[in-house]
Amino acid sequence: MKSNMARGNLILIEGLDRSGKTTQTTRLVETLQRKGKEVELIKFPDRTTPIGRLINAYLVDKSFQLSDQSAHLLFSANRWELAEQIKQKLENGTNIILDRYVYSGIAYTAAKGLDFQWCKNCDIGLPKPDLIIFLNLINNETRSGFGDERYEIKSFQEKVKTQFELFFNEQNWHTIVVDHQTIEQVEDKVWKLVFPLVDHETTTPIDLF
Ligand code: DGP
Ligand code: NA
Ligand code: NA
Repeated sequence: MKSNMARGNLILIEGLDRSGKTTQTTRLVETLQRKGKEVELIKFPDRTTPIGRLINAYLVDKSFQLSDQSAHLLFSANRWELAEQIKQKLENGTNIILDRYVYSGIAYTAAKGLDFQWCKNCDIGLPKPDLIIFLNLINNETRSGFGDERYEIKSFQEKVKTQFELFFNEQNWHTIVVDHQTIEQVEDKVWKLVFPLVDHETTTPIDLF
């Protein structure tokens, strides 16, 4: 791709379990489609790939044994499976909305006590989002019930949150507090962050972690 050609934007929505990521990413994709933008939603983990099926087994079956390191590397490998496809789509002008990505990867494993830098290493070189929106659930009690997957335990979510907070000063990072907000109020805040990006042609090269 010539560097002066417009490309798609890589937009990531992150957050804890039950923070509303799935609703917001879905609505954002619908809004962009209505505006006539090329857009695709990619959700991580992508449980449909061969590695994704292993991740799914690990998440739903707590008796499925994997070391914390190997689980971490599987989640990263799952992102690498799609990395080339993501780059190509961006270069072809498609906007990509991500539901979770590298920051979940680091936060969920670092929350188990593994070294933060070690957690980052395997994602070095992946396409870096142009915009990161963190849906911040200040009080876990305000959201309805967790499911019963491996990480859906309040005390663990608190630890994950502490790790996510280490990213709050990252470039292109924005936080939206979702407690006591309607879906539409959050959607509006998401759109105010996304609009300036999609309203102008993005011609900068795709950044990498
Ligand atoms: P979700 O399908 O978005 O509910 O994600 C499934 C669970 O996996 C959720 O508890 C968050 C966790 N998760 C997502 N990405 C990663 C990752 O890269 N590493 C680890 N360890 N956990 C992750
Ligand atoms: Na979940
Ligand atoms: Na743009």
